[in-house]
Amino acid sequence: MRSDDTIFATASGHGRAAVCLVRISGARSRFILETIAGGLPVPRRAVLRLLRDPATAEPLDQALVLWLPGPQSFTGEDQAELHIHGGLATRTAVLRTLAVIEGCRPAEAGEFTRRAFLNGRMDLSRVEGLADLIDAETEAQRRQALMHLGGRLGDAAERWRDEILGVLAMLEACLDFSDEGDVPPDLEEEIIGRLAHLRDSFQRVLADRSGERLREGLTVVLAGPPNAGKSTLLNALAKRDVAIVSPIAGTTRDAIEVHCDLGGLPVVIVDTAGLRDSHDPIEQEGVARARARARAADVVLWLVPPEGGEGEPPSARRVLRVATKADVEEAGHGGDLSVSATTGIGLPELIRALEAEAEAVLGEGDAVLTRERHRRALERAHDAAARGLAMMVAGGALELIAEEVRLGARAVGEITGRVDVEHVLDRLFSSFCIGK
Ligand SMILES: Nc1nc2c(ncn2[C@@H]2O[C@H](COP(=O)(O)OP(=O)(O)OP(=O)(O)O)[C@@H](O)[C@H]2O)c(=O)[nH]1
Ligand SMILES: [Mg+2]
Repeated sequence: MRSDDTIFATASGHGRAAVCLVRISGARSRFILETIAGGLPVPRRAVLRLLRDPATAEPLDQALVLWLPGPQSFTGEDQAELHIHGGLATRTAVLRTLAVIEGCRPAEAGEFTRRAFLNGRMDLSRVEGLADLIDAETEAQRRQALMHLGGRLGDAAERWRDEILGVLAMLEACLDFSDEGDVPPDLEEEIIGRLAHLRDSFQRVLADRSGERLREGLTVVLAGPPNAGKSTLLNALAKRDVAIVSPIAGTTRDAIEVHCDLGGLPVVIVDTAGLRDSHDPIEQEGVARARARARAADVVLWLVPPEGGEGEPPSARRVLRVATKADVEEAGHGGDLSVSATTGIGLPELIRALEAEAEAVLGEGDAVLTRERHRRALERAHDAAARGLAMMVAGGALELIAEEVRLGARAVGEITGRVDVEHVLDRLFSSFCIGK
């Protein structure tokens, strides 16, 4: 694939639609507008044009056309947009016409964004924000992704990098101007203060895990003895028939996951096998999986039916006891909440309780870090700052301290994609596949 090819792709989704957006990027964009759209429009102004196949002069469609000359475009290259009608035949005809133009080819997944990154139009953290925005399923995810697209992390990383390079400049000045490697006391104090400030800032940001959690969702595991009504509750919360319900104890074996939107927050609800001792090897495996899911959960709903049941909730971060089948006469022994999945009694209260849990764990969508990649890089920056600081306080060799500070700058640079990110790029860009 040549990077100087002109690329094109539909940017809107699959299937029949009123309008389909065809984006074009690269040096041939101008030529395409001149030949297919009957001339170059005024930059960044939408105009209605009749598109024609240049080979046959056959009309293809009536379209809204935009000319977006670089470098002020999304990719930084010359770009064109054709807002054509979204019928399959129209789309096929326009794309086929573009494909035969010399130097033009369909874009690879994520290629527009890759060019935007390579041309310095977006840093890596913003690209990740864009990917998350396209994937956002709930309000809070949308808010978080939009902030990252706007540079919440990227701008912070640039600031940290500037601060680190400031410290490095001071260290290098000391190295240049002092014969014995002595540091003037006031400068020494300044460097110590700045390194401590950086280390503490990194520590504060690292302490907040809500951003990563918000991308994945809060995990709520339904656990309890067989026949407690776990699968019935899952179906009620999901508002559809996901799991098999039956009066036979030991119905559920595999863990079943459903993604829900609770008050704008993403929640993954997991139905599991009823916990009991069993001789059936398949049920034993189900029980082992249920325990493992409960251990890893943010919240376990421990469901207890009116007839009670053996055992205690598995150890988990947070357990809410829920008395089930509140509609039957014997119901109602203890528990934080009491519900009937079949009549809906207590369900609004249960949903409110889960929303509160989700809010507490997932935060407001204003976290700085949203990916494991960010966390690993910032941990390295933190450790380098902490080591540099300790060496500085202990009067260590300036060359070695400067080396630590350089490591810190490098780690922070990875967040925005200034350094060492080829391996991240391929995976990330392949996650964009709009209009393919
Ligand atoms: N009256 C009443 N019956 C319920 C309620 N919830 C579940 N049941 C019944 O209880 C029985 C067991 O329900 P399930 O949802 O399959 O129970 P489970 O906990 O998933 O059971 P296992 O998968 O075997 O562990 C079924 O006959 C349900 O119809 C409820 O709120 N009220
Ligand atoms: Mg079940």
